[in-house]
Amino acid sequence: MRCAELFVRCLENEGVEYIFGIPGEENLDVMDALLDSTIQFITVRHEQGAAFMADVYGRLTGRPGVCLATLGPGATNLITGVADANMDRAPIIAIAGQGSTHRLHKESHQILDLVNLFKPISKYATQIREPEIVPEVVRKAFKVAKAEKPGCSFIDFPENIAAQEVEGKQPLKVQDPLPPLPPDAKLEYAAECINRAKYPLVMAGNGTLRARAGAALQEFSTKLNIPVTMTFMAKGAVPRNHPMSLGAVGLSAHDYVGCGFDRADVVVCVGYDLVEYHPHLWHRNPDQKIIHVDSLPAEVDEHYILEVGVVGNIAATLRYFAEHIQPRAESWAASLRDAIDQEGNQHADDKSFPIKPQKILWDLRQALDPEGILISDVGAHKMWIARLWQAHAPNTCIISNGFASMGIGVPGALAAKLTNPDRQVVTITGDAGFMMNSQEIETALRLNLAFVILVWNDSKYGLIKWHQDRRFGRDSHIDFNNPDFVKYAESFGAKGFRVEAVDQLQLVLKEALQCGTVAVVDCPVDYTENMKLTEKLGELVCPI
Ligand SMILES: Cc1ncc(C[n+]2csc(CCOP(=O)(O)OP(=O)(O)O)c2C)c(N)n1
Ligand SMILES: [Mg+2]
Repeated sequence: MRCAELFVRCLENEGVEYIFGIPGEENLDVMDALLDSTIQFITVRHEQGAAFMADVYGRLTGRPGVCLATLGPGATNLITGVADANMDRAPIIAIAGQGSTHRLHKESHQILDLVNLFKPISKYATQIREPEIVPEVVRKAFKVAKAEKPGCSFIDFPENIAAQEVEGKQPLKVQDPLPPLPPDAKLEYAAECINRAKYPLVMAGNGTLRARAGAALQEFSTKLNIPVTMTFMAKGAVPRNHPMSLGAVGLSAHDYVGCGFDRADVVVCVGYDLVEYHPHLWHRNPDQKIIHVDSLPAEVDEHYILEVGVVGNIAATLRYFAEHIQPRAESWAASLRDAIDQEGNQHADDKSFPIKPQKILWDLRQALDPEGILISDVGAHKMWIARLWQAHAPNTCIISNGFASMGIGVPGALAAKLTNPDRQVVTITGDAGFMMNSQEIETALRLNLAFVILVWNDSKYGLIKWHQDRRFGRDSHIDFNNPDFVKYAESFGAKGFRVEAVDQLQLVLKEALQCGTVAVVDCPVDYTENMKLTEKLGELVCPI
């Protein structure tokens, strides 16, 4: 068989359902072999879109998303999405075509050293130099990408190797390790610390969702009455309406949950990565003990010195704690929770226009099913989603907070709908981030996928304005003009809606969610709320 066919057989063996990408001259054999495969190739309109689709597929399913490009410019276009996935711990496989091995040693058309280019944004980056090594390369790529902390494996596939014949090779058996149980001594000591604590607080990170340990965390906090806050990337680990949920960590040290961190004498960090919310923002008292519960030892940071690290199976650890720790009569943070709830609800009936961020999120929450999935793009809107969006189940709110790249929203929503055809999917995106990957609307329509793109329209790079206003009190180069988003949507054959009054919003959202195709909702947003929030948090008096 041709080496490219063997490669495709190996991908099938790993359970690959989709490859997102753009064909090129240097992957002709792979593209041809895909015609005889069970794998569905999804032809996209920009390689960055393909990488973001693989990224969100990986985050939602826990299985590597696969993206493919040609050599040179095709591969460089993958880079932002690949870096985003790698830093957000999403398992992905990025595959690039490459020129023939006969011309890699010299200046040659579109040749770049892709393995070295992808190394800093991958866990594993390699080139297929012999047809015989294909089964090992593919197996290793998947094993490494999936293993904690998940990330990218990059495969560079030279065209002459892909075209060669290979005999007697077949895919290798899929074997992935399970996390071991933590040592007894660590479990016992950690349980003792939590038992002795007066104000224990759990901070769950994205590792909790990756380990599918949300249910164990809920059992733990319900039984022991210990409050839980979540990083932006762990939203939904405990449902927002759960009595122990304090919602997501704040935007800064001054946010409401910051009051909880200040009071806590023991913080139990579960599946938490420093990249999600830096410890200097919450660990300000050196006497506060940190218990690290994760599948791998903690990153080194001067603000993250542990009392004990409990490394291994996260769900099993939480179940052990639930059994060996004395339940408390009630949560010590009940008044803080009330204050957070009150803040979240206070804009339910707001009548102003353009619409306040809080009100847009409120109305979307009313319109969207509890199981519906929200994909956030990156900008001021993300900050509002991160603070206020009420996620009721794990993996129903995807926020890029490691690499935090704009442009993930539309391709991310496409991947979310592809993997969850029975659930509603919405992306909230800024007007700038939307225009970075809006071309994938065409891909979505071609696939008959239906989701809502809710564009927060301020004709600005709003988050940057927010930062500039805070630092300097004036703006620098953050303005732009938008196309007519309704006509733009219609030109693709999608639906376009414009919100022209505050009381239209919920109705428009419901109609958009039911229209059965891609819907773009152009919603003017009142970002004067941004600086008001900064001022309010600066003056916050802790409710506990
Ligand atoms: C690819 C990329 N470029 C630049 C940035 C820096 N950045 C973060 S938010 C932002 C502005 C986003 O504007 P918009 O999409 O309109 O959202 P808004 O802040 O207005 O809600 C910029 C430029 C980034 N995170 N990613
Ligand atoms: Mg904007």
